[in-house]
Amino acid sequence: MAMFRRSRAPRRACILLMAAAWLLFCTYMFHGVLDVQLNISDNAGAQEVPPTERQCSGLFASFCERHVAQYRAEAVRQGMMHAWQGYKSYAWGADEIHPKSKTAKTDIMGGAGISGMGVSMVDALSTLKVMQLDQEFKEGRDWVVDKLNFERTTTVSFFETVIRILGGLAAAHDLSGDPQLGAKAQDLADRLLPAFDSAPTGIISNTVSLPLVQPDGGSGSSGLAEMGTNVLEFSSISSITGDDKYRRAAEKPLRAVHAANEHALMFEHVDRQTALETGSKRGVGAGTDSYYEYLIKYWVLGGRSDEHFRARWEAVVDDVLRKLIVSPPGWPFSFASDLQGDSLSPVLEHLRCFFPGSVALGVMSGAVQGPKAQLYLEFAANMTLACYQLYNSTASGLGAERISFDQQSGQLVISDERYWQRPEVIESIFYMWRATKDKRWRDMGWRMWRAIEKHARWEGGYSGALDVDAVPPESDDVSQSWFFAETLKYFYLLFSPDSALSLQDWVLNTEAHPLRVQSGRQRGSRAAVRLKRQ
Ligand code: DMJ
Repeated sequence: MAMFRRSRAPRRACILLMAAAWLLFCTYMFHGVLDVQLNISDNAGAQEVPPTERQCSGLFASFCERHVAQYRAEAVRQGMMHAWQGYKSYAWGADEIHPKSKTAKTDIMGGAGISGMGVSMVDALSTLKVMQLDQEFKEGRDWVVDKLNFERTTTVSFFETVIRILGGLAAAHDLSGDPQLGAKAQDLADRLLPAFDSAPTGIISNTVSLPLVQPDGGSGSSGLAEMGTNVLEFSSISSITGDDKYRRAAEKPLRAVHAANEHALMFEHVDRQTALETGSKRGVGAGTDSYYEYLIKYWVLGGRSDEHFRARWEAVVDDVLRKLIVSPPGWPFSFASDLQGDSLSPVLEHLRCFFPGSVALGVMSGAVQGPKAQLYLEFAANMTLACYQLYNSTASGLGAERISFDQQSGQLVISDERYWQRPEVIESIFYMWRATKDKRWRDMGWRMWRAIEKHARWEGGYSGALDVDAVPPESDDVSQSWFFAETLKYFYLLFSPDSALSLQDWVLNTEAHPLRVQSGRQRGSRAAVRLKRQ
């Protein structure tokens, strides 16, 4: 029998060889990815964040990419924890933290902004929940339930109060299901609701008074973005309460504006009595921006059934493509500009950079199909790439507020060198990633995040900067509340799996607060647009 027994030696050698190969493979895969500690030090420039720029290729590329993304998402999550810790230690309950001097500020944006509402706290809640920072969410939630009230007599911006506070509370409710957060949101909505009763069109005034808005006669005009950015939030309050009056009140002025004005691409103001547009500039930037954003998002929020809003949005994008596109000479991208009379401005401002993301969302949601979807997504990719230059062209890697291009030579100039921690560029990069799954969007986002860690991190959190072209740039010592709500959230979602926040089920308001989609679950389409190799 012995002659038939096979020797075990070759089998053992084979197993050993396979184990060694596996070990080698693992070392190769995780080298520079998992072994890097996320101990990022405070103070600008003190220590560079490990790059993890390694290329994933070969058979296991997608496995490797998943791990790189996981690492990056965790880095951002730790950034949020750091910012929250700073707020908790030095500014608990205040509207804003000054992270370099470690001081607190209440009353942001002067007299007609919002104040005394723990703005950064409310803005942070939905980000904490999305990042599954449950203990931190509970701390914030308890403050909101126990301490936040709207009894103080104060003049506030209707727009800022709605997008940050009402949106923040509604999202915190939708994400957690906590009825006390829903009640807090309803309390604020009830105090704001009379604002829709002043003018026959339902157009609100830019500023209103709390604790309870009083009808004001409805004269003068309102900013397009200011009057047109509340239908998501009030509609969510209708879902929370089961009372349709909030949704109806917020829809009315939008329908009045659409009935009164033929142009889809509007001027910056509307008359409160007639709903007719006034002004001189047509564009999708400051003053008009989120009015356009809400056309498509309201369609998605309502289960993609109200054709009125979808059609108006499509007319806007068609007009943008026909009338507003600037292609700077020598650059591989173009962007939507502002039209004043007959002239297109060669300036690209950070605020306008939300637009390509919202177009990508429309395409993903199936608002347009076939060749038109392809055309829209190509435009969105082009403009997002242009917007990325706000970061890519500065010495610090932080994003400028404005750049412009010489119309003859194409030379890029930083025309406003402040960094305000704005979210719009990373927001569009996030939507482009979701729409195309081209990993270069993630790499761009990572470069931006590293610049923030390197140049904008302080013991008390993260700040803006005075000059993005200086190294190191001087801090402005302000942590904007939207940094908590939007900037950190978009970075995190960019590196997270889609399941971290499904765009089938959630719509992010203009302050990036996720509101639950109300009905219908039609599948979207993912048109394939690849970035051009440069
Ligand atoms: C945010 O408050 C919102 O995104 C708003 O729509 C525009 N401005 C800021 C961020 O830049």
